Amino acid sequence: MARNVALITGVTGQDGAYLSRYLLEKGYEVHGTMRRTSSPIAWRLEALGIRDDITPVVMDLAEYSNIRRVIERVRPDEVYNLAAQSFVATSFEQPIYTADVTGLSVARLLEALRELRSNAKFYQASTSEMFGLASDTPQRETTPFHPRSPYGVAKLYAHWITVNYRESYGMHASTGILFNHESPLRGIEFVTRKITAALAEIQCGRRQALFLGNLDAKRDWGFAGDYVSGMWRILQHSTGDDFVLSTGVTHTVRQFVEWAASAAGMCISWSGSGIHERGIDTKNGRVIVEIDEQFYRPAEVDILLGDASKAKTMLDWSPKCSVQDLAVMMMEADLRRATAGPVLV
Ligand code: NAP
Ligand code: F7E
Repeated sequence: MARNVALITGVTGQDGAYLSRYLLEKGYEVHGTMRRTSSPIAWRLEALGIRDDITPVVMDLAEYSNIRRVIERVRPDEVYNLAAQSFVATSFEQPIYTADVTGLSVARLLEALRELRSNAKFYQASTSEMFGLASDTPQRETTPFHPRSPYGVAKLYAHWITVNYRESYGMHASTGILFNHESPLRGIEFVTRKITAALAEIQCGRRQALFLGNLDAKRDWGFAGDYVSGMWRILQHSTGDDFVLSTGVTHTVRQFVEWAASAAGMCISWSGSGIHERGIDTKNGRVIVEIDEQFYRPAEVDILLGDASKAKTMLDWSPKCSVQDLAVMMMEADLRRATAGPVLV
């Protein structure tokens, strides 16, 4: 029997790596898109030992002709659109680029699929950032959107154009509205990985302190490895639909620092407030966490907390890893990396 063919855009990213491994284990033929770069970028696929098991495809979301040719050549049964400019802070610096790559490119993909492969199932990586200044807590599929960043606004366009192609053309086009999910393969600019990488370097004597922004922001953090099974389940559902994937618990950045520090053998006590807040390692009295205003955002999403009961009921999906276990997993991975050399990947 012919193998199912999956096309994953953004295969070099965190979710692309975990989803590739998940689909390979299910027997899929996996084609993964990468941008042309001047240096190697497949470190996550190498870390999972699957670099040679996927078929690499050079594709940039900005280029419609490129997308068309890839769809024509790969002839996918399922398309997982994970590629995006995904860092919220950068979207304030590059709002137009983010609108194009994270937002408009989804119309490029859908239009190419509609013309060339309209029976393929399509997954769009929507995000809890679309809820932004949410009017309801917890947030579910019916919660009104109020994005607070150019990234959130771009993702909202991408979300609605996916819904629109489903409603207009009957395509099996779905969205997963995913809350924050992290892992040892998370990009170093995101706060959880920034925390574990910096604490590991402090423990190894390579760095004095970790500089952060808003410690009071609350996020619903899960493990990326749990979330990729939700993406697959969304595409196995009989019709296209929209699903929230989340853990249903929320914690502050400050709390995540405490868990990670504890897993690194440190014990944090906090003093001061606002930009004068400091985290002190009570074991040696050293200041290891400081605030740097450059990491505050022009507009913040203060709290995200998801309700994934629709996915639980309709897809039998629920996350397994707690945020505390996630912090330990990430901290241990970075301590291992730090003993081998600087934690720069
Ligand atoms: P990530 O690690 O930042 O990966 C993003 C991927 O997109 C990378 O492979 C990147 O390639 C690729 N990409 C960026 N610009 C591109 C372009 N112009 N053309 C082609 N590819 C491009 O993100 P992630 O954490 O895996 O997230 C996957 C998706 O889910 C993203 O769409 C993100 O916005 C969304 N999402 C993430 C979360 C989360 O908490 N992780 C939550 C909700 C939604 P390079 O390696 O070359 O940079
Ligand atoms: O920030 C605060 C920051 O950059 C989390 C992306 O995957 O999830 C992610 O977006 C919180 C924010 O993730 C620092 O202000 C404090 O409140 O890890 P983050 P994010 O912005 O929530 C959503 C769901 C996505 O879709 C995105 O693609 O932490 N924070 N101090 C900091 N954040 C960073 N990065 N660095 C700091 O120093």
